[in-house]
Amino acid sequence: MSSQLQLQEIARLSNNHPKPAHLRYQYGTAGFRTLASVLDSVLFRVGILAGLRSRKLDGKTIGVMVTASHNPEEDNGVKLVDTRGEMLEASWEAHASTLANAATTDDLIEAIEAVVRSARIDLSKPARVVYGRDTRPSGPALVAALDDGLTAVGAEIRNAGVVTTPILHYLVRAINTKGTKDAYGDDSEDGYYDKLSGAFKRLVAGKQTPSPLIVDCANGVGADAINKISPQLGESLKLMPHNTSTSTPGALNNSCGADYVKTLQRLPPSLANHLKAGQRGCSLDGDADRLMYFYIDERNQFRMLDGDKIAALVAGFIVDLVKTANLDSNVKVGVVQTAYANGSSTKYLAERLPVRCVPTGVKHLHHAAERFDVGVYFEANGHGTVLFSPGTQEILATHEPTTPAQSTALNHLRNLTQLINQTVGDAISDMLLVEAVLAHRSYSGLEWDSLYVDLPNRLVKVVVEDRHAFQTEDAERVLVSPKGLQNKIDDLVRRHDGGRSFVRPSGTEDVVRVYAEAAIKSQADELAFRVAGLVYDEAGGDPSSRPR
Ligand code: G16
Repeated sequence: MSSQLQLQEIARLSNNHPKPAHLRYQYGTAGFRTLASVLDSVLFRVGILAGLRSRKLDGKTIGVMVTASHNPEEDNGVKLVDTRGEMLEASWEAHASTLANAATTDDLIEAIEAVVRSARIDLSKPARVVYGRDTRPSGPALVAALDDGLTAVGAEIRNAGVVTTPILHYLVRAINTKGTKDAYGDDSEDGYYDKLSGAFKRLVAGKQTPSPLIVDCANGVGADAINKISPQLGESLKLMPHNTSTSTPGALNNSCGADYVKTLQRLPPSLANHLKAGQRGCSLDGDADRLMYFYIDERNQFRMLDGDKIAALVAGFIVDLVKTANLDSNVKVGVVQTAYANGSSTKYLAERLPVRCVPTGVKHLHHAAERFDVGVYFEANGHGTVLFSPGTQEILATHEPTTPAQSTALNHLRNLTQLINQTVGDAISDMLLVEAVLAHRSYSGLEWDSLYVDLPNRLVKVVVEDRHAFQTEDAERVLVSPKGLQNKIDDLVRRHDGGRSFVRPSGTEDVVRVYAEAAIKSQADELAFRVAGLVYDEAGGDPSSRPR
């Protein structure tokens, strides 16, 4: 076995990427994510693991994305993308953590050999890896460490450069399906823009041209993507990009972007003079995999349209098309949400179609959505997509409509399968999807917003000594550790009209998150802060971060 891994080369290069002695790493909600300054050894080892994963899968291409998405600029992260463009298979997350935590080069070699044995990897197979990164200044050095790991493991390397996370996912699927009946698109960035813009233009052909859309690019890689897709969209949709300073130090995700909008429920200050009453805008996050919409109403109030509202808009549209195409007896549409979904959205959706609740993290939503013929999944934070099962795609491809209305609906569904990035949540694809549905429905932001009225809610972060002391079950809705805390939360919830609250450890930041909703805003705020106070008192939080 070892003869086919160049162990000496791995050892030599590993010595250039020592693991910091005092740190433990965990492959979490979105891979490894922490301060960029402590990620060098992790990137080297992820390179090795990516090569092994590719060999395990017969030399199919594995993706590696270097990003910390919505996190602050000083953070970075890395995650692996499996061969169909989906998140890394869960059973390999443990291998990733084991390699990342091997204390010395000798321990690392031992851990690599253990993975090869336990995963029964045939080392005679080739290893192929494509990687990309976001615009973080720490990216190039981390990519150099990744390159060393890939070289050490003997992988064929393709560098996709600075790309959005969803483009990297797209590339992985396009590379692995090239020349097959499942070909996903040309395996290039241009192929991605062509596919999306072509499908969008077909979908909105004959519809009234929408007013220009303001796009907050979070000063991240989404700015490049918006600039590249704009000319292809031409007159079909005019995009007005803002927060496009990808090289200004400290600008990324700073007072802008999808996470800012969702968490603070506020317009990024930089857009204040640009968004006029009635106008729609949207925010991407740092790697353009999340999307939040908003508009200014006639009373000049900011109104947010989050992932739940996107799910309601899109699921309703697809259900109607399926019905019009006369396919409702063989194509069932379902929705997947997390505990963060606003209670009103769950009620609205559950009255119309099946709804499932799963733990936070795209991988959980994605897998649950795969169980439906058409699975619409969105986290409230704007991360989501729609999956059409292989059986459904076959039906759409072969079904013979009997009326012009059926034919039109069927074509719209076919175009939706092309417009939607089915590998992962994709802010740009989702934005075009929303715009297409709004054009078909002739909805403004106000009409879309009126599908249901959000319950007031509040999200709070608490910095604690050890967030891993917080453990949940029932799709994160029940806290089982620390013992007794859930009962105290339940007591508080009972004292707030229409109250609901839950507590969970973040998988991407060193914090515990608290969510609360209630019938009125002041109650939702009070509930969130009182629950956060309980968490703080229980867990000995950092005094400077005591929730107020
Ligand atoms: C990542 C995950 C999302 C998750 C978010 C927040 O998003 O991909 O599924 O909702 O982190 O996770 P947590 O609350 O565990 O920190 P992104 O956009 O940062 O990659």
